[in-house]
Amino acid sequence: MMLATPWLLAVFLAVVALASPSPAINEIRQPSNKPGRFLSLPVPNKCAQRPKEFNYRGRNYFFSGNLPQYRNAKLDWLDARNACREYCMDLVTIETQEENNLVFTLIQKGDVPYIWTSGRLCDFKGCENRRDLEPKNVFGWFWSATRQKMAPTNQVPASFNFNPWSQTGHKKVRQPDNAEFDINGTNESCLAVLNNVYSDGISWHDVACYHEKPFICEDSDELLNYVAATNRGIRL
Ligand SMILES: [Ca+2]
Ligand SMILES: [Ca+2]
Repeated sequence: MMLATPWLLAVFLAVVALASPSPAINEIRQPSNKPGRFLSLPVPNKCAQRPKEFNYRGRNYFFSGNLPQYRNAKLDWLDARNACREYCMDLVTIETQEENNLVFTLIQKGDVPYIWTSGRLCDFKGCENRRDLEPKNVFGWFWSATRQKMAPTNQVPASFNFNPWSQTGHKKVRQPDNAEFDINGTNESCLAVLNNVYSDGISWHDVACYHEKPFICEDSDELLNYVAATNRGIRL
């Protein structure tokens, strides 16, 4: 790269500083086409009083629609993550069929049209030149709350007996299909669970992250540990 003047160099370094990871708890910067959006830090008071709607394997969950302050709220994917993170939670990470059943039951009983999960396509800075993520639509998905890779999207995940990704969608092909890219050039980089939107029952879909949806939060071990370690005597 040619940098002509010290001024240009300063601009370049400022951009690099903005883009480079910051330490520990706030290291995970979400990609966004709106510059300057970051992940929120947990708020100890909110963590101590976080909503505990149900519990599975030691972690608490809540659905945004059951909270007065979010009853009719729909947020884009990053805002939804941040709403959870202030409570020491994050968007739900669906690791087992049992956990998937809890999510599906909540959606079914509440007649919820769709929810965000923490599922994310690794298609941002840091995901380049990763042969293990190719092709992206099969191997490029991970859970952002835990940073664990998902099972390849064309396979039945371990601990499932079916593939939770929908067999259909806007283009009448199995998900993920990145369908919105053909419409307006936006990638479908976030994982939502949709309730029969394509007459396909409750199932997983890749959706563009700017869409606004209600959400399910799940306890974040990382954020709870961080707040416990930095707030002596706090009860979480
Ligand atoms: Ca989970
Ligand atoms: Ca899709």
